[in-house]
Amino acid sequence: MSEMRLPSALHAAPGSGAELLSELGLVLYCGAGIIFIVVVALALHATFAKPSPAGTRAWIVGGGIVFPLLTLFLLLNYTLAVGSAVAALESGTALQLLLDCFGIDAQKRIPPPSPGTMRVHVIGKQWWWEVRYEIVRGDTSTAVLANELHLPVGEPVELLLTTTDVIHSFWVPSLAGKVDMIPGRTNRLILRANTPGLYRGQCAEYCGGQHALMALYVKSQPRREFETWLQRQARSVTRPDDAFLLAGYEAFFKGTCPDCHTVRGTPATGKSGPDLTHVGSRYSLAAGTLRNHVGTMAGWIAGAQDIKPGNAMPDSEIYTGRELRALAAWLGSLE
Ligand code: HEC
Ligand SMILES: [Cu+2]
Repeated sequence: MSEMRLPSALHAAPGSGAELLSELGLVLYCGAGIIFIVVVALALHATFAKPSPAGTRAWIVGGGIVFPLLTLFLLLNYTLAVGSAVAALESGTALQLLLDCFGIDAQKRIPPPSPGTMRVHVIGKQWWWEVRYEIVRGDTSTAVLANELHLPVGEPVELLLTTTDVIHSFWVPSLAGKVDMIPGRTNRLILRANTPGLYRGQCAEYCGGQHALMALYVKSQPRREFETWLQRQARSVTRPDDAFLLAGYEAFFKGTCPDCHTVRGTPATGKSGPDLTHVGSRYSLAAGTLRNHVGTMAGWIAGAQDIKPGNAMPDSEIYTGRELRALAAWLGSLE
């Protein structure tokens, strides 16, 4: 996979909502710094300068009422404008917004994302992320994966965020602000990245013991690559021909794996764990806990509880070494 970007709100990706937020932060910090310096200067002046008959009233009305009212009004307008720009991912920068937000209603200028915008459902679970692409509007069952999102470069993608257990928070610091995932509610977030890259995200609301091991990856890639990827994710798999992989396939059904996992195209239709139809294509296993390769795959299957104690997948101790290797190889081949 391509180089990983620093997961930091201070390293916002160009064209992302995080960039607007970091510029907003910059403007507010600089503004606060300037006001602080002016206030300290006035305090020093009041302490050390000779008393003069300067208009006390003008200072009180001007500095105490007019100035704060005006500044707060402009800042409120500005933050609201940035807020709606983040919600719609209007192109432009937060600094531009600052220049033209003097009393203008920002809502009017910002078109909602077009009806053709790609939509992805992300469902927080203890402690992983279910990801469902809507290839056909309203259908969330064809491309299902976990702990990984792909975006076409430069295009906004609409995420619908919810949870089936406790509150989680979806946060990819260099792409967008945090959005909580709340039981019974669906929150919306638009993601966009103008450059290809790999971004790391993290659950940002404490959700139980393995909250820290609840990460995800977002990959932005050129449109064509993205489409190829998405079409692959939507495909189901067939029984392997190769004898070794077939042994792995059979090991999967010998264990309790199908109770919890779906592999589209096979009799495995379990729902409580991640969809494994294309697990071999993923960057990580168990929500960013392990990099994905045949060794970590086998290790995870045999010792999921050693690696991520308390997670909902039991250790599997029924396999011989050969079976375990075959099972890991078969899952790895599901790309
Ligand atoms: C009781 C339900 C359950 C059973 C049985 C189960 N799993 Fe899991 N599995 C899960 C859950 C839940 C996760 C997500 C754990 C996490 O990341 O916190 C998971 C994660 C995984 C992952 C990582 C997927 C990813 O994209 O990160 C693999 C691979 C996997 N299981 C394979 C297996 C295999 C092979 C078996 C059978 C030997 C099996 N599982 C049995 C529930 C189960
Ligand atoms: Cu969480």
